[in-house]
Amino acid sequence: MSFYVTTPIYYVNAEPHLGHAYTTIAADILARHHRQRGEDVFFLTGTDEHGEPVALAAEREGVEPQELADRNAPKFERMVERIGASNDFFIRTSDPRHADGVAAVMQTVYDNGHVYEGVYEGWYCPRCADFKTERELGPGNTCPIHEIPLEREREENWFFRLSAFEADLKRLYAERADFVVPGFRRNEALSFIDQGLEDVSLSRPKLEWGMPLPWDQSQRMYVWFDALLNYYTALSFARDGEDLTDRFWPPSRQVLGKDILKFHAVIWPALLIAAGLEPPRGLAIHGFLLMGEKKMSKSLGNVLDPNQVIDRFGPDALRFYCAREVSFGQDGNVSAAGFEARYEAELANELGNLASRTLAMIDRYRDGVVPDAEPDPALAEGPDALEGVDGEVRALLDRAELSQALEAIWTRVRRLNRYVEENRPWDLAKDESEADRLDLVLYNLAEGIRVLALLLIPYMPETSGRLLEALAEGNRELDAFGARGGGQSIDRIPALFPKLD
Ligand code: ME8
Repeated sequence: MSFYVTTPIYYVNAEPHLGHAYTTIAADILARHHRQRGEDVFFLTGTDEHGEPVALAAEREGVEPQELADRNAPKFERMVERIGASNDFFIRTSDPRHADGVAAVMQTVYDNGHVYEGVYEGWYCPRCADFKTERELGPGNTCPIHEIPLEREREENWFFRLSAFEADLKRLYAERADFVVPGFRRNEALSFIDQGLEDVSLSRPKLEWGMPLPWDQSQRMYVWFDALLNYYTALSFARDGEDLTDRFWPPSRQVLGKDILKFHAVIWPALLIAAGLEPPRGLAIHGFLLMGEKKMSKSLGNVLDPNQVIDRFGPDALRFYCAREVSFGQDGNVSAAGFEARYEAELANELGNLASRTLAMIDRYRDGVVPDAEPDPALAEGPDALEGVDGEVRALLDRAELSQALEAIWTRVRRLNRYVEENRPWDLAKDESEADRLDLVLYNLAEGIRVLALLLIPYMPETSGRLLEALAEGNRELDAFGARGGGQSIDRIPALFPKLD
């Protein structure tokens, strides 16, 4: 089975920031999870290098757009690498191979009769590279996202007959209840479609930084058509001498922020249908990270800068925080103080402590060998039962419920810490008649940590890897609680998450 996951391609008009890291981390969590399920995974990310947002930024800096793109794209590549993303390719839309692919698809759309020449009159935001309908305008004819006054434009250009795809889109949404998750975003997209679709401009006569239309060289393609098609073209050239399209098309899950919902949930599937291509299987829409909080933290100041966090705490702590702090799908505040609070309470005290005391007790009481015992029935009951946690996490991640899946794992981290307190192994160790009981408890702790570490690989690959090595576990696929017996020699390891002070 194949699993193809994508992020938006980010504009190179500015530097990468935590918001870009956030989406990329989310997509990486899905990619890694599906690899653990033994699926054939392809994970794509990259940069959007054409269009007005980039042309305007280049003009402001007094450089050519390509120069700006060449300067900034590597910063995105570095960001992707620093957060530990396991992407299989990084596409740049100024790649001529991408242009060839776009031209071919757009020519098909033209040949299929879904394009016509017309006059556009209305509002345009150059920062969004988006034509706004009256309904979408902010107060005083402003862009609701960038809060800048908009110009009314009138120009001759080519149109994509979006209105002709209303019925197809409605059918798509009706047939696939989970085409867009979470559900409230699906409703938003659907109500946009229900209000009636207007045709959209496909080209701009004044723009110079963009691809010419294959059938009319005097017009440049509107950047969104060029950009959306990256998801399709990349598969044809990501591997030298190999075309991966048949193997991976269509995308299984496309991860993106709510700001670009309309493009992905309405225009994108319509464009694909117009070109005779299969639309994506599902979109996962997340909210915005709000970075307004001013409270000072101990070591990070008051801005949550991903580079600073990674320098000091490594990528895993940042990945964990992103998935944990803001419920995936919703907007939420992030801050340096919030990061440190979770780091201390959850990573150092809950997970770190569980691991270090379990390994220490096995070392001290059983010469470093995990006793061979059975799953404890006490851990098989209740909402935080260790049994079945793998299935629960799978089901949640099938719906792209990243924070909920992490919460499901975390309730078990807490359950195991409670299990230690309930059983007081240090007291059992003093009483020879409790030897079997101590074996049982230590086995269950080691086995519980093993299963949780496997489930945590997508969120914290490096930390989980260290933990699994310490437990002498070579397998990296998901596994059920109780599937492995004892007998293995463990290693004690330095604190997974050193305390802050
Ligand atoms: O829109 N919180 O690029 P872009 C969460 N090139 N996510 C955020 C965020 C925040 N505060 N800020 C940005 C474009 N993002 C187009 C996309 S795709 C064919 C073309 C993330 O650089 C989020 O994923 O403006 C959002 O959708 C994306 O960055 C926008 O990136």
